[in-house]
Amino acid sequence: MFTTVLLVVAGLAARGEDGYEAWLRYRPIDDPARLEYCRTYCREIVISSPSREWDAATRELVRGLSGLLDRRVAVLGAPTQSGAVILLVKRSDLSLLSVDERERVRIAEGFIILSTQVEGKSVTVISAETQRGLLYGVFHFLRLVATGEPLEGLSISQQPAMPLRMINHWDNLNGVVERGYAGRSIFRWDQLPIGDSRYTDYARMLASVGINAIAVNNVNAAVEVLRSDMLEKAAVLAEHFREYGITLYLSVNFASPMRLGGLSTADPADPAVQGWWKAKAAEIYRLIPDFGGFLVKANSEGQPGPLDYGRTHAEGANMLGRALAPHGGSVIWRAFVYNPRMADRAMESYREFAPLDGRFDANVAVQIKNGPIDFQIREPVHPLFGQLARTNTVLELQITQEYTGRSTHLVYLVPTWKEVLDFDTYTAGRGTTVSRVIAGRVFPYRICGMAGVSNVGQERNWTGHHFAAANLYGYGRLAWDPELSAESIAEEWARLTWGNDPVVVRTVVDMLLPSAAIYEKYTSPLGVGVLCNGNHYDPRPASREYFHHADGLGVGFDRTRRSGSGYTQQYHAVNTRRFDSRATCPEELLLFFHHVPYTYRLKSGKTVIQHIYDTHYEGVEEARGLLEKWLALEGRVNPQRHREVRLRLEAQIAHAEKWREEING
Ligand code: GCV
Repeated sequence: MFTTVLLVVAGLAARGEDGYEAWLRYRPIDDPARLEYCRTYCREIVISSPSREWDAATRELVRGLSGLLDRRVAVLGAPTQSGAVILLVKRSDLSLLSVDERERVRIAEGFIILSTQVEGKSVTVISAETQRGLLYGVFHFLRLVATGEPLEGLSISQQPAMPLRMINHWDNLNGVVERGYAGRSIFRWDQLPIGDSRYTDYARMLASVGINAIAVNNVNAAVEVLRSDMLEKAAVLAEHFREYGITLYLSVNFASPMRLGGLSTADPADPAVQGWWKAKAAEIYRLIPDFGGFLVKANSEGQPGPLDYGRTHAEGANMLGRALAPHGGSVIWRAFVYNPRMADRAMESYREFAPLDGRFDANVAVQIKNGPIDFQIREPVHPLFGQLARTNTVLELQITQEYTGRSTHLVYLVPTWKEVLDFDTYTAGRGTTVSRVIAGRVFPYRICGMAGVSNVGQERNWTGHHFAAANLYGYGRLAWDPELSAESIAEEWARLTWGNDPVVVRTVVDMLLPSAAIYEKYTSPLGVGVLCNGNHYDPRPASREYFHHADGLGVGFDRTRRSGSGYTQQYHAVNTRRFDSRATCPEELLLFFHHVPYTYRLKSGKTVIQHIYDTHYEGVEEARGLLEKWLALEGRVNPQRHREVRLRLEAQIAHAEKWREEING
């Protein structure tokens, strides 16, 4: 009996460290001095105007502080002592603050955190005007407590850099996740409308990094999602996410009026089709009053769309937009289109969308993948960024590791995303970076921001590889503030996920930061592009001639103006010139833009062929280095998670060797 009890207790403890809590662990602070310090600044929680709208933020603050401080923190209506944490959420409460401070709270999703005096007591005020702002303020404060930051003299004022910070799920209604590597879909359409605490926990994770929108089903959309019974289920998901300030979107199939509605066409110019969508939108808003809108993949990879009827993308998107507009909804229309018969598929998206600039309605945004091919470990920035001055623009990133080693390889994608965000398009002069464009700071966009394809599934730790959670975390943090460095995000995540032991933090950061470059080395250096087979994981360069143009004498895709496909001309002239010349083309993209002899000398003095050969060896060695670093942490992090990461790193090395043998062999 005694043994059973012990086992149960041990089991619970182990379960607590299986990764389910991700970066919201809220484990007691183990340094006694720090614990005492934090307790002094968080003696009680005060919420002067309780309401359901603030419940989630209050609950999270109680949960977070009670866990971190290892004691229950009471919630009161007024401060009784110094050291209270006060949540201010109503305009009237703001009279406590100075005019200047009030001004700063006006930004809808922003928050302020101030060390100040209220009724003669030294307190910390977390203040916001909206439910979202308050949640973000609370999560930020908890992050300060958990990562060892000072809690005195606080004067923090933050607002998100971009309005849309979205997650896209490529989850099918039957539970299978397209390009998902963490188990089946977390959305249990077979169980819905019965809710699930996992939805709430997911919403907490997302809100904690500032995500405010989610599309819950695959862009290769099943028409059934718009069936009335499914909409009732979607309404339950919307409820779970709403509590955490996350707006629900659905991916829709353009042919729904035919396949679901029984019409004979889905032509956007047909009044019956327009009427069908209007009625469907009205039905959705009756169930989900704050519904975000539709995410659409059309005329891409076999999906139906307006081009089937001789209409443009703009005509198709606007027709849907007009059905949603009376309810305040929007359409996010993907620009991922290509024609496999084209000599250079990188050119298609720009070719179809650039001429449509200015033709999309105000409640339509075009969502563009970071590069012109398809989420490769290295490709240039998509040329449409900065060229759509009159079209709302959203950047699509892939958090799930479709081409970057699934959830077997440790690949921290944040540095690669930073490169995208920092890319200068020059379209409105120097400094027209992608991040400024999608933040709406260059052109007056109404809808703009980022969408990330989720890497979450039913696996207990959400993302399969424990380290893959750093990508989900980092994605949200970057959408909130693209100026954050990859290193600071890595460190935050490391502290929140693995604790504040300096050795652990340093090691985890040292593993994360070079990991994408390591993967690039043993897979596709120099921007050579797609070398994998159809599963997008294993090496199969022989089948990918279309992408790398390797022959007996040389390798690389000539996309230059003079001798190649002319793709370089889709960029602003400054970038065209830079990419067109072998001398100025960034070396890491050389083979994306140029076909060169194997004997071509790189800046290092090495030939291209020698470089490719060597990097495959280096990459494998560096992957081994990741494992060595991790092994040194044995005993410093909890055993279950340590073992699970070790097993993945071992599998990564074996797979890296496979890549090396295949490419170098
Ligand atoms: C959702 C790539 C992926 C597909 C994905 C598609 C897209 O082609 O391999 O799985 O489909 O991109 O982004 O629409």
